[in-house]
Amino acid sequence: MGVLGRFGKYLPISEHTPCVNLEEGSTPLVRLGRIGEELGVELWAKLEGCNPSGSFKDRGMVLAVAKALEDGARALVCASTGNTSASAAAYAAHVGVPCYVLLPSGKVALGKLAQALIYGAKVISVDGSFDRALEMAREASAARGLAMVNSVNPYRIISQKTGAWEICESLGRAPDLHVIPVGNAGNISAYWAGYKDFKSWGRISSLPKMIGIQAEGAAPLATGRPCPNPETVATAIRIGNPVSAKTALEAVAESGGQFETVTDDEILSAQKMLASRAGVFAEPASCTTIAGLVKLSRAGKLPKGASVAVILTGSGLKDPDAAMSQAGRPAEIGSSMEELMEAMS
Ligand code: AN7
Repeated sequence: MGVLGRFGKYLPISEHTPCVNLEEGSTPLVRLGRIGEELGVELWAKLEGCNPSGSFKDRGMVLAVAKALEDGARALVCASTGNTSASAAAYAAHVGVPCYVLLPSGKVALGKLAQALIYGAKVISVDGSFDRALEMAREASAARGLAMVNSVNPYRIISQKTGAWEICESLGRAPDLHVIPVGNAGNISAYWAGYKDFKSWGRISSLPKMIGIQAEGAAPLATGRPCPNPETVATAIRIGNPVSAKTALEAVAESGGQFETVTDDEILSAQKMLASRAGVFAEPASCTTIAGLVKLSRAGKLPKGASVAVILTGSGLKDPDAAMSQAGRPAEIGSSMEELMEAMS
């Protein structure tokens, strides 16, 4: 029934809010038995790539767009490393308003670029970083009176809390550890707020430790140092100056969690591990979670038997280039059975 239908009672909507619905949310929470066993934990993965535009962004976008329409917005604008733009473009198309998206030139995965274009957004490629594109989008929003749908829009974060609510409903409790990629830091802030909601409503008795994972080349929060030139294979989280830094730092501190960094090699091996040992294909940014768990496990820092939820924020299909860089190639044969038998041996 979509996020507004399922959770509307707990969201800031009224009879004046249009009920936008692309059937986002209610994503699968899958037990990863084989990988969990290797790591010595009870491992659950939230498949946010199953959302209509293929990433978690749809959870927050649906409310941001509904509220923008309620407030009379005639167009949307955002900057994006790819997924926000795909989601904004999808919802803009669904409700019939124009959408401007600013992308860092050459740094957006192919699937995401294809989405923004085919959904019909006005796509503008900026010769600069995501952080610069975000500043420009904010100025354009103010100058032109466009609805800004990046996570600086508070409705995005409020509605992204539904991911935490769903996990608590599925498990009947909160996990011990919540492991999540961190880029602009909105999602980790939203999940922490969502868990705290459920606790304050008496629906769960304990809160998880929040473990935020950043790519080594784009790790301003994990290192505590600004990152003017972020670089990583996980282009979704190639962000040097996170908008929600403060609330993300609070989430990790209040929950007794931690930040961790992982290298590009670790991210890509984790992607292959997740696909080949769990049958789950997630984009590189999402796989930082598995890479982070492997790293913590090797350091002996993963409590045995803990229940762990990882948020797989986007589909692997978004970034075919990253996957093909390490996936191997098909065996090429002619059309004879001899060659087939040879190839199968
Ligand atoms: C797959 O699309 O920032 O820490 O512009 O696409 O809430 O930013 C994407 C971020 C994790 C990080 N995983 O979440 C954008 C954008 C995926 C993402 C993140 C993103 P935040």
